[in-house]
Amino acid sequence: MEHDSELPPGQQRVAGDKWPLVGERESAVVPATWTLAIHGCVDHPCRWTLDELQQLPQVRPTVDIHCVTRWSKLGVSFTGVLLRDVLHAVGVDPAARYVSFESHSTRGHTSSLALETALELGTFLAWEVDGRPLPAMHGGPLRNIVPGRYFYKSVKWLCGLELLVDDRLGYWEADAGYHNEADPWREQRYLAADLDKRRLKQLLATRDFSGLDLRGFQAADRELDDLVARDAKLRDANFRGCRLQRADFRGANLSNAHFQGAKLVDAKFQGADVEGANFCQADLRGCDFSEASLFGASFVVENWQALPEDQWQAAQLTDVRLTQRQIESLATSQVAYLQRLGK
Ligand SMILES: Nc1nc2c(c(=O)[nH]1)N[C@H]1C(S)=C(S)[C@@H](COP(=O)(O)O)O[C@H]1N2
Ligand SMILES: [Mo]
Repeated sequence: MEHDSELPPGQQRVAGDKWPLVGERESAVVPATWTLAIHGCVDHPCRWTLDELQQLPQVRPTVDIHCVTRWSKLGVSFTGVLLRDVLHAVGVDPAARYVSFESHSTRGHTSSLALETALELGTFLAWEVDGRPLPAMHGGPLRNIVPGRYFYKSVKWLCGLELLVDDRLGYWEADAGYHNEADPWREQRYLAADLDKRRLKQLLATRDFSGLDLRGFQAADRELDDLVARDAKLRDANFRGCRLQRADFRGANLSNAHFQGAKLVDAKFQGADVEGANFCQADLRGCDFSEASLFGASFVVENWQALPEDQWQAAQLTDVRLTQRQIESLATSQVAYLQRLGK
């Protein structure tokens, strides 16, 4: 597929050679010999060791990684074998329509794709990155890589391939409403939760969202000062232009939330997940981001350095609590802007 830009819409490059760690940080107890089970609709269910897998023709694709929380890491080279070659060796039952990637993880993490899509995209199983063994925290000894899909389709600690007639939603897709197609060029990030109008009205009246699943919540331009949204699930929520002074978002999941132009004076974000959230033109004076996770968040337009100052859409950041480590976790252009402010 041809694209004008290297970066899909709404993505930003990570700084330098950084590779953020997202989701689970380690596998379940590692078996002495790593094996990959291939089962479901296959002619011969089997279990392969890494050695056996490595006997197949090896490929060295260069892949652009795009995380749903808006960071991209371009041009990463992996070593592995094509899913196509693995399945060819095993023999797939023509009834198989989906493939589920299974992880050796304590929560039994999985993700799935239509088999045809997975093959067309050149999905492969990788054990090396940049010529070195894949680090355990990034899925070593084996993970699948799906080029051209958000990175949540690439499962760490891959221990099984299940061929399915009917799809089985993966962990993030079922639990967090991540889009099942996950095409970054079409921004297929999340599905919205459905709320009926009465419930919506009630929530806006009480201003208490604590602990609720309100992903994709549409609240643009509302007056929501003193909102309480502790531990709420607000991924991809739209708070553009809202009044949210003193709002309490402690522990909330606000990844990819839209706060452009919001008045957030003295809002609390302690321990919140604001990865990929957009704070352009927001008033953040006095906000507290202690212990919040900020990968991919933005406070100014990405290409501000190329624009006249009146087009930077910068947030107001006086008296904001952000640590040096949090600032360094942002994308390059964001770090440069905050450093310019003397943060
Ligand atoms: N087993 C497992 N695989 C997983 C996840 C996870 O939580 N567990 N998270 C997914 C998500 S959302 C992303 S963005 C990538 C992150 O991979 P990284 O930590 O190597 O950057 O792994 C994907 N695969
Ligand atoms: Mo992700």
